[in-house]
Amino acid sequence: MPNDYDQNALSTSSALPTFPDDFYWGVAQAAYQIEGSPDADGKGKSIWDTYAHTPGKIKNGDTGDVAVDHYLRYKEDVQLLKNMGAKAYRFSISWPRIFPNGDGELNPKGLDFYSRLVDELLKAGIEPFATLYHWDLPQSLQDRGGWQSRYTCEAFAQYAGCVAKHLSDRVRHFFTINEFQNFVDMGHRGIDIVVQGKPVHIELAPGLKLEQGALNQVAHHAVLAHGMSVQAIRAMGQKGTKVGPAEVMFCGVPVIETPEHVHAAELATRHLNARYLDVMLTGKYSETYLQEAGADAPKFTDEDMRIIASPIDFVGINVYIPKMYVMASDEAPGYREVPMNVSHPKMGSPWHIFAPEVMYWAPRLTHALWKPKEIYITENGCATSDVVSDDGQVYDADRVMYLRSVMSQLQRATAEGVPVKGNFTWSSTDNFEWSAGYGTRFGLIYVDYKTQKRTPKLSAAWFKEAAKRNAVV
Ligand code: GBH
Repeated sequence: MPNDYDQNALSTSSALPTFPDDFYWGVAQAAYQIEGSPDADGKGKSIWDTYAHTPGKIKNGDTGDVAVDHYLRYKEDVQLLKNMGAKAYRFSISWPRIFPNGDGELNPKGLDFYSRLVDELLKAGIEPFATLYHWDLPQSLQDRGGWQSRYTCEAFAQYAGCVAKHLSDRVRHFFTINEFQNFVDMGHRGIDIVVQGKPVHIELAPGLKLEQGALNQVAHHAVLAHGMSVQAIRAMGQKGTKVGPAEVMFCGVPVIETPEHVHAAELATRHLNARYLDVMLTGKYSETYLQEAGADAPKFTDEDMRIIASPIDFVGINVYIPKMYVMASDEAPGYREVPMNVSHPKMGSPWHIFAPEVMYWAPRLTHALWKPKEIYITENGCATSDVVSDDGQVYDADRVMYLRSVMSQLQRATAEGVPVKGNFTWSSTDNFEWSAGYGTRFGLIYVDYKTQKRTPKLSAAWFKEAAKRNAVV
């Protein structure tokens, strides 16, 4: 029988472009979104406990009080990670479990939870990656000025050093702060965007409405806290402990891949990250940023700048959407934003336009602009309208489409030599999606919030196969 193609070649993984051998296929989570048990074992209140309990802030009045009960079910959850073939797990540590007031007395029981979690992960052959700040600031520090106060930076460094001292015998990688740009702007002002022609307003705790000058100072304190914590981790952690930020990189994607548009995308991307990645990696605020900010520029010293630029081992970037598509322009600043069509496709969240090519451009531009030694994609993923079918399965074929698309783009980056060491899909289980509450599901594993029953979705099976073959399947 004549055959157009070789069946065998198609069915073997050798036909697929692979990721580097030591590439980490990981999944990510964050404390407040999954743990529940808000008062267990001496935990203090965080700004998210307060905010979620403020009427009108969260869709359907949801709170993280129970979430997916991970604090009590962590062993089952680690087993699920193992079953889905995850090689790495990025979790966050709740600061008010360790220091209930943010500073002062250490709470050993809080620390013990993460120590047990890490042991469980290692037993399952999963590499732990810990994030120190995923937005749950101790309420006591908020009451003393929160991120508007420089003292919060010092308290953060103390806490980070303490965690490194106790966990770095087993945790080799720490992320300092998650999504500087989002927690600063969404938490201290709120942001407004337009997606498919509809306005979307996004806010996070503590829900402040600061003026630009105060907001820029909060941004400065965030990067300063990062730098101080890097130094504390180096001082208190075991030799060889690796540390870096986990920023939501604001990426300008070239609308067409030509040298001029790529150059325009570089200019745009540097500028869009002036307050965060650019200052952390260059040790200075760009002239453009300082000029634009004028009297609202942050107050800082030379010593601050040296601390902010403390050498790091890797850069983590969360990659969901491009900030904009850009094209070259003859006029200053050398690029311009390409307007978005109302028809541009999107995923489940109101803000989530579908633009998989950002998964190629974000690491490529990070590499081109700042040359960090290593890059991790610390988050990517999507919300879909998952339901349990009559046969008990969750068929999230659209999430599988999304993962295939973005991971193909990432594979291209690694094939071209961009030093991306791993990827963390957001997220392992469904969870508390901040102000969107529980109705927005990002998990590869479905959670029935009434029974806490976990059901791996089709995408978990996809993840397992892709991780096993180290390729997009
Ligand atoms: C990242 O947030 C976070 O690091 C992670 O915790 C989060 O779960 C994930 O990405 C997915 O959002 O849906 O418009 O009603 C990105 C910032 C925070 C923006 C939650 C959207 C919900 C408001 N996102 N926010 S909305």
